[in-house]
Amino acid sequence: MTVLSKLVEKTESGFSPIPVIDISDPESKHALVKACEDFGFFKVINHGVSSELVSVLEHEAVEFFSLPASEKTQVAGYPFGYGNREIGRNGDVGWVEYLLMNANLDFGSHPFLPGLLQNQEIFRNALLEYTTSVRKMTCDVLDLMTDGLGIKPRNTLSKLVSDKNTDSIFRLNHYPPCPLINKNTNDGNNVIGFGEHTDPQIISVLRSNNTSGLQINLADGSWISVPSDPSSFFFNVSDSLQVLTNGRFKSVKHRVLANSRKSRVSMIYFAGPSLTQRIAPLTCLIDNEDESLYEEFTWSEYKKSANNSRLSDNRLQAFERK
Ligand code: GA4
Repeated sequence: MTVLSKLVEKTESGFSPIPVIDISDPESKHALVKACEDFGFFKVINHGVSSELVSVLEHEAVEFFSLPASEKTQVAGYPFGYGNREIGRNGDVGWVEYLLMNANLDFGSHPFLPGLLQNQEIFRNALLEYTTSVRKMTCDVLDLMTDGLGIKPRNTLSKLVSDKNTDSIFRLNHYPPCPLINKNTNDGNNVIGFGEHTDPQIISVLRSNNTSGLQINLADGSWISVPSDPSSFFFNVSDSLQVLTNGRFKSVKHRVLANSRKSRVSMIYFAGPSLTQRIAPLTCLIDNEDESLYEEFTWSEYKKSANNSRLSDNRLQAFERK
């Protein structure tokens, strides 16, 4: 690490404006609501997810990504499976390889892990335990959110992502060190690992190793780096939650920049509703339907339209009321 980049990291972590929410404290509900309004992004501490479980899953992910390309491509597939460089199917690319998996509760009827990975028992169990534990934490966060918004019952949001039929996704991303970036000067450090986008679901929960790269877009249009913190979870408000709150919470645009020296490994749980769930502003947050900023849609309709879009598209625009 050069002296310069050391300084930058220290400065970034010392002055990061990213809200930190202690979910073991019921009073953090107010800070949580404010974070969703101002940033659409926050860091969660005292979350109750076992660090050992996280380490096991990270280890399994690192092992998988270090396999020869010929083995990884055996589990390539769409929408679930291994992918390299290509993101989605509409021409987006990034300096990233990944494994996308179904994280639905009824995964018994769908293969949770693609093809050959079904037989990797440690990997499979770690995935199952991790997604179960992260789903529980996500529900705790959503319950705190409804408390902060003054909505009753308090499971109004969490039930959307814990129904038997929820449509959730789990993603492991690996950003290898990028040789296109000059190691000493960090020149060319704008190589895109994962291009700017918002997530279509309700809320997304990210954990990464100790390599930075994630950036979020602020209300004034500027980008700020998120200092990595492997012991915490980062939450971002996604498109469907922006609609449910009638635009009060912001679905945050985010991206990942490639790194010249270190590998970045992240694991993201995208909590989505069931396919038939109708998405419209919660009636308790608006006085009458005319106030809704969006045309009502089902998650299945939105998902279909998202899958046909480019990464950086404003996917909600098509559903805004004229
Ligand atoms: C962004 C959030 C999740 O990673 C994802 C992505 C999906 C994909 O990788 O296939 C999409 C992207 C994401 C939104 C627009 C479309 C679909 C890539 C893309 C260009 C799995 C998701 O649900 O939407």
